[in-house]
Amino acid sequence: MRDLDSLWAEHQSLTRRYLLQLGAWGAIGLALRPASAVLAAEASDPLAEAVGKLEYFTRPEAFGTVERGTPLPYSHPPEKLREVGLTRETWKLEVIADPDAPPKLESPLSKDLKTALDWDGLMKLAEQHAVRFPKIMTCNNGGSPLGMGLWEGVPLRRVIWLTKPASDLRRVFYYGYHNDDLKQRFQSSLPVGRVLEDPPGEHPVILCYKLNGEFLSGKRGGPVRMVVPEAYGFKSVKWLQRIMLTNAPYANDTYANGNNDVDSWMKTFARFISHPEKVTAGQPIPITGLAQVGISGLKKVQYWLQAVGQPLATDDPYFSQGAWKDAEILAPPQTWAGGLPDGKLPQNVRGFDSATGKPQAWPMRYALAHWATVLKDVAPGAYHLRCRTIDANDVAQPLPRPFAKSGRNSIQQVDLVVTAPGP
Ligand SMILES: Nc1nc2c(c(=O)[nH]1)N[C@H]1C(S)=C(S)[C@@H](COP(=O)(O)O)O[C@H]1N2
Ligand SMILES: [Mo]
Repeated sequence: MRDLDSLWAEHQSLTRRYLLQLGAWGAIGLALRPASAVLAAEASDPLAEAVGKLEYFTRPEAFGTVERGTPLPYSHPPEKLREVGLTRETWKLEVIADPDAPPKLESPLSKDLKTALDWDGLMKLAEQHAVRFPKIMTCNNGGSPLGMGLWEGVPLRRVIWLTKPASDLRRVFYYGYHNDDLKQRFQSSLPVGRVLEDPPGEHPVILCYKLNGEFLSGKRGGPVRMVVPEAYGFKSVKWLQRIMLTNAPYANDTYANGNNDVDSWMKTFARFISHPEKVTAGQPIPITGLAQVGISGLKKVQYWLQAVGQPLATDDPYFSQGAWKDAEILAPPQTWAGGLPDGKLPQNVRGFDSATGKPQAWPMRYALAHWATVLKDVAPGAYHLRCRTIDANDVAQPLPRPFAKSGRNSIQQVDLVVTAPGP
């Protein structure tokens, strides 16, 4: 019992630290429970306990954030927030023709014409057309996802059709509130075809007003942000106030600066969540992690324990010759966390069976999957531990698209030291 207790204590402190670092991935229920109670409850299975702490959806306030603005738009005092349309009561969305390459629009939604869409108008559309879907938010330049959300909104095409476009429409440019300072403007764009028609099996691009069942906070981009299901974060513009329909054939994304690939679908890749740095030989070593499931799905997560000093294959930049072993991709969770009431999903979530509430496919694309494994009988020594995904096309991370500016997906490496048991 003593050995298991100390194993548990060590594992718990390590897991706790990693989960706190990665606040998005598990944060409630971290209060330390007495080891004996845990051991009784979990049948001395530290992996079960580590897995039990994983949270599927991320509470809105625990998301990582990528934002610009001096001051940050949502930090204005309440009066100013009302004045600049960053409250639900005063928010307005313009959908107008690009003066430089105008399409034919019969009825633009414009502030000048007093036809801009307001919150009540959006909520009216929502009564008929609201959709909800899971989507992981990731910056293409970030090493790890920012958070996993259940997003709700009105398909963008509903609002585009309100303008009665007739012809000469090729792209949609869209803009966030930027303190009326052009230098602070954040913008992105999509081909109009993507907005009007969803590729088979994909979710619509939405004007999003809820995350995990709650209205979007200012920090998360409220009152309304764009959410583009298959794209990296920069397409999901926050504090959305203006859409320009254009006949221009090119992307005008802020992220086109900075060398980013603005046409990138999300990639499939794995990251560690909890992994001990130091263990005593003979103890099982529980490892947990996450995978972002990109456009090509997820077939496997694998790990490779490489003794330090063991030579690497030559001419193998993506470690394809490593002694990779399969980890376990975890089944859909019992409770979905993320601040959803009782961890339960609302009705009518796309990709979920409405009768059973179960996902129709697992893992889901553009979403999160957790994985776990236990390393056993690891000899004393120093190791590099790596993880990677194999996508549903049987392509191993970081291929087929290994270049960082279309989404960072290099193979993660951590260190593990296994010490000989003391005398
Ligand atoms: N208006 C505005 N929208 C924005 C940004 C921004 O700086 N301003 N950053 C974008 C980038 S680069 C990313 S990765 C995502 C991050 O979303 P999050 O902060 O809600 O996690 O927001 C996007 N939307
Ligand atoms: Mo980003």
